[in-house]
Order: sequence, then C-alpha cells, then structure tokens
Amino acid sequence: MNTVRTVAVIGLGYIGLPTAAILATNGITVVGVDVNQKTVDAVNRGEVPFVEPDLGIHVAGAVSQGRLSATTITPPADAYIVAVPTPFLSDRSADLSFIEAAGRNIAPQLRGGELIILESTSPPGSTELLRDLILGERPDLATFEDDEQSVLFAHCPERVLPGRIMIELVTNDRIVGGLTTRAAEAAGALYSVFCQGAIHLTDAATAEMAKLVENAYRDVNIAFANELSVISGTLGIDVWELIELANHHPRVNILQPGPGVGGHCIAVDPWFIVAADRDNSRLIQKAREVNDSKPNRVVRDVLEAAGSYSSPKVAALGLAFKANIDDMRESPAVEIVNQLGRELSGGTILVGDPHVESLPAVLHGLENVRLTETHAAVAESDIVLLLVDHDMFREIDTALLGNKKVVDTRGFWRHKAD
Ligand code: SAJ
Repeated sequence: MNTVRTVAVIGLGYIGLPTAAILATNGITVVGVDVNQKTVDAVNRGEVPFVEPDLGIHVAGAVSQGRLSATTITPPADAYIVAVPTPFLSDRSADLSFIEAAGRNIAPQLRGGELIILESTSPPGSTELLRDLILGERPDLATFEDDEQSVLFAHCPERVLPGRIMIELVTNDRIVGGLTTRAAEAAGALYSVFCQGAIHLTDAATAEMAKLVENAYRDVNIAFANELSVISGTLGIDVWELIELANHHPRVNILQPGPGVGGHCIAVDPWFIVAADRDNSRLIQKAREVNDSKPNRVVRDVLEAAGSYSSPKVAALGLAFKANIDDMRESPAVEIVNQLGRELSGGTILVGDPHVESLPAVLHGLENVRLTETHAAVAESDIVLLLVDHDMFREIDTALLGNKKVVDTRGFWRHKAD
C-alpha cells in the first residue's frame, strides 16, 4: 500500500519527465527538479522540451491541475526519484557525477523515513554508493536501523522504449531492487500507483545488473544482424531476404541490421558490464565493436557509390538514432554524415530529417553539409542514403529513386509500410 504523497523527480529528461507526469496524473503531488532553467520554465508552462508521443498532453494536464511543477532547487518530499544521465567516461566506465550531485542536493532535505529511488541506468553497486554518499552527508540519519526513521534506498530501472514511453511506463513489468526488503516493498508500492505490469522485487545489485543485461542482450543480437549484413554484402546476398527466411524457423528470431546502434542506452550500457568484469565479457565487448564499426562500412559503401561523380550530391535521410523521434544522442546517422562531410571530396550532403530543426553542433563546421527539406534533398541528389526509417519517409515518391544510386541501411524500401 503506497503511503507516499509527494515525490521529487530529479532530472526532467526522457525518463524523469514522463515519470513525473504519470505520477502526477495518478494523484501524487510531484515537483520536477532540473539544472536547466529552460526545461523548468517549459514544464511550468505545461510544455515538453522534446518530442515524445502523448507526453505533452500528460504534462499539460498535470500542470493545469496543480499536481506537477518544476524547479531548480531540490525540495523536501516523501520520496525522491533520481533520473539523471549516466554517460560514460573516456575509459567507458560510468560517469556517476550526476547521481552524486543529486544525492548531495537531496541529503539536506531529509528528515528521516523518506524513500530514495535510483532510476538512472547504473553499474552494479551504484544504489549502495548513493546511500553511502547521502548518509555520509547526514550521519544523524545513518544511526537508524530498519525502522520508521531510516531512509529507504531502492533501484528501479526504467525500461521504456523512446517513442512508446507513455504506453510502456504503464504496461511494462518493473524490476524493483531494494537495499533492504522494506525499501523494495515501499518502492514497489509507489510504482503500483501507475504501473499495470507485474512488479518484481529483488535486491538492488540484481536490479542494476538486470537492466544492463537487457540492453546488452539486444546489442549482441543486433551485432549478429549487422555482421550478417556485411557478410551478405561480400557474398552478394540480400540480407533482409536472408533474415526473413531464417526467421521462419520456429526458434530463430534475428533482429534487423542498420547503420549502427545509437541512443544513450544500448550503445552505452554494455560497457558498464564490461567495466565490472572486463576479462569475462568478451562477447559483449565484441558486439560493441561490431556495432560501432558499422558506420564506417556505410561510409565506405557511399564513397564507392560516389566514385563515378565529380561532385556527388548525397541525400542523407534521417539523423535521429532511430525512427520517429528527434533524439540524436550517439546516433550512427550523425557519425556517418560527419565522416562523409569530411571524406566526400567535392561532394555535398543534403540532410533531410522532418524531426530535426537544426544540425547538431558536431556538423556545424562542415560547409558541404546542409539541412534540406526531404523531398528537395531527394530530388537534387545523385545518391540517396537512407539512415533512419522515419514513417514520414514513406511519402517519398519512389519513382524518383529510379535514376539514382540508393544505399538503404535499414532495408526501408524492401519492407512495405506496417
Ligand atoms: N536497432 C537496430 N536493429 C534492431 C533494433 C534496433 O539496428 O533490430 C538499433 C536502432 O536503430 C537504434 C538502437 O538499435 O539505433 C537502439 O534502438 P532500440 O529501439 O532497440 O532501443 P532504445 O535504445 O531506444 O531503448 C532501449 C530498450 N531496451 C530494450 O529493448 C532491451 C528500452 O526498453 C530501454 O528502456 C532503453 O533502451 C533504455 O532506456 O535503456
């Protein structure tokens, strides 16, 4: 039975803001905390500073009902949900500095008995580290044993898919790992306010590892598909037909090859497992290498296609890391356009992405890379490079492709629309 009435959600990004909004629309009073004043202002106006289907309506509704507000200062609350980024450092171990900063801001607000949930994807041991940091700052609270006054710590990894966040937040099962059983139960009760999936209770380290394992599993399987696409290229075989046929076997389910793996999760989380046990994570490391090398292969294919033109024009379609979103973090498409901008001598790259309003900073210095309206980019080009399978690209008149070279990294024009 949930007893939490007020929640402070630290970090109003792709996970924090949807979680804040769904809690608020289910009767909890939520204060969102973010270091970015523009994000705070946008949320207080009932607006969403990024693209995610159905999130806008939840945020606008929660703000207008007075259930959701935002601030830059961590307030007192019954429970805290930490949903800040965990990027990786140059040695690919996790950068926990945002979690640590959140902990330092929470510590002075505690009175005893609060619930602190870490949602950020984190290496094993991070929830314990957050507890040690907070209780180190507040030794007065550390003296309470497992009683009413003790602060409860749990890890509850988010597992929602960008583009489907508002649906999956409600319908997905959740794994809730507590540093104590009481912490797991309290966190489970809070999530049951909006989560219709099963809530599985465990310890914090297992919950931390479960999240990493889910994404590493996917990475390894995408690496298999990407490796098949390269081998098929050498053999002159259509990889999409190959996979489709193999998948008719009742126990085979190969994923789809693409230009590489992007996003802030699948391309990052496997490294946290590697950092935890480098010697025994050979397959996981290899899969990362295979997926990270795929953009080079795409660049090679485009340069080969461009060889016969003196000043080739390439329409590069899509910059986001996957379909129907505007998120360009770790996007292989951005990496490919960047490399092409540098290596396509005498050539121009016309980037078309209906979800992107301006080129990311990494492409700003490249004079031969221009953001162009999609249909104009296709019409003007010699080579069409499909990088992201946005639904809106279905509107492209495929008759226009007839006299152009096409590098379709997603098999987009092989598949019919759903
Ligand atoms: N991709 C392929 N081939 C495929 C599937 C995906 O090349 O067959 C590529 C995509 O194009 C993209 C990348 O992989 O570049 C990742 O896309 P995704 O849709 O598989 O996953 P994410 O990163 O958007 O979200 C994942 C999800 N994890 C799993 O499916 C195990 C999501 O449930 C997690 O909540 C999210 O990571 C996260 O936050 O960790």
